[in-house]
Amino acid sequence: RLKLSFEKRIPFTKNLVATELLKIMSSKQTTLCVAADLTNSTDILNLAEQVGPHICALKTHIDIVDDFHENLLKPLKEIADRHNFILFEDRKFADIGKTVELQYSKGVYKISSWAKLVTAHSLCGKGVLDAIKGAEGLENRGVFLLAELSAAGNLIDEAYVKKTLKLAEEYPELIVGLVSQNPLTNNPGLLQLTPGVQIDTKSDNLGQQYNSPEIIVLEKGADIAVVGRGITQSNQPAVAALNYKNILWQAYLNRIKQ
Ligand code: UP6
Repeated sequence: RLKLSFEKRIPFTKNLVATELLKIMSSKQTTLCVAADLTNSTDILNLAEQVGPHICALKTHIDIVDDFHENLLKPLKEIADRHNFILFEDRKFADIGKTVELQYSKGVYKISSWAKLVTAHSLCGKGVLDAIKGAEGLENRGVFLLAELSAAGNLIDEAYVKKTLKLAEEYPELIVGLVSQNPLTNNPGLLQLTPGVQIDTKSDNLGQQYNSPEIIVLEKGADIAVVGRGITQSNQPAVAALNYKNILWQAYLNRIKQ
């Protein structure tokens, strides 16, 4: 997996969103996913517009938006279409299947109607994945399964990681990849999404732990890097995003030619 180009990995995936993502990454030459962790709709739209040319996906926590209204979704989708990136709701589903089914499609956010990608914890087992897979009329959807966390002192151990990998392999048509801090699989069909990425910052005051873009790509096996505050707290998010994009892409090129 680590030595293969993204283009060469396309035939190994059985998920349509993974294919789309790999194509976007190859054509835009970016492995950057920006975490749009802002609490105001206008700020999110402005950020999406500014970083849009440099990203493959925009990751949201839609439930932190103070002024959320479904009116946010139409312009957000329009920006995603225009700049060719994927909307990704980091919902981290973790409940019984029936509840996840409702959380995925109902309520204020109706996540399944706009987010092609979501995250889910493996903790609750197959029901979560069956619920997302079973959502009506939704072929073009994918899940990143959480195998590890960047949070200091988290309770995930080796056995949990192993069982998560097994679960991921059982749903090749649904699972786009794993959220992890380390290279856990050699399966070229699974993408590794790695959060906890920042240049020149090692941690925050609430247990977040950061690695540099080069380290996560060359040593930790990341295919896609999630960068939040490293970009959102910059005075010039577009400039910061382009910088992360370039460093990440160069590290990827170095990795595949090694
Ligand atoms: N995230 C992590 N670590 C994980 C999983 N997810 O940080 O193990 C998410 C957070 C946040 C983003 O929920 O949206 O990635 C990281 O943001 P930051 O770059 O501002 O720390």
